[in-house]
Amino acid sequence: MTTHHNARPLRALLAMLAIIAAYLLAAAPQASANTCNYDGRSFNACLRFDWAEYGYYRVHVGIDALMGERFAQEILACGPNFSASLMGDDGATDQFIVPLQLKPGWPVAGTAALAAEFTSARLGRQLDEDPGENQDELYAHITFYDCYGALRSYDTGIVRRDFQFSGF
Ligand SMILES: [Ca+2]
Ligand SMILES: [Ca+2]
Repeated sequence: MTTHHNARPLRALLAMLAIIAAYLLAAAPQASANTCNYDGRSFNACLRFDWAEYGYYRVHVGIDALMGERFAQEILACGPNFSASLMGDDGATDQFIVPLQLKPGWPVAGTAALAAEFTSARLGRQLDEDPGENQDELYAHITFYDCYGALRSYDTGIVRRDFQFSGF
């Protein structure tokens, strides 16, 4: 039979694909996943840190406050004053780390949510909320006024990583 003759080239091909995959992963260390906090019905808030070289991280925050489009447009029209801050999670007394800037073009009234995105570029050592070589816990706190007298506030998921050393 000829099946044995095919085994070696196939194994070589798989080995080569594994090398290519490893190379692609190593070539794109900047990509990181969103850490989200979705309550299952009213909002989804996400935080991500992208490595941006020279000791800097680019912070990305997104909030989807779920609601109908008309309500979202009403809130937009009256000036919701979106704001976001990066916070350090320390249990009972969380600490303010840095403010975040609203990205141009946001907030937006979508068909199912009032959405906004924020960003900032920060040195790794500015994000080292538990100083030293240990795990830091960072999340973003987002607020806006719903124009009916209420200040709405949301927290993203918590990113757990040691930011003392820049990079991964
Ligand atoms: Ca902490
Ligand atoms: Ca630390």
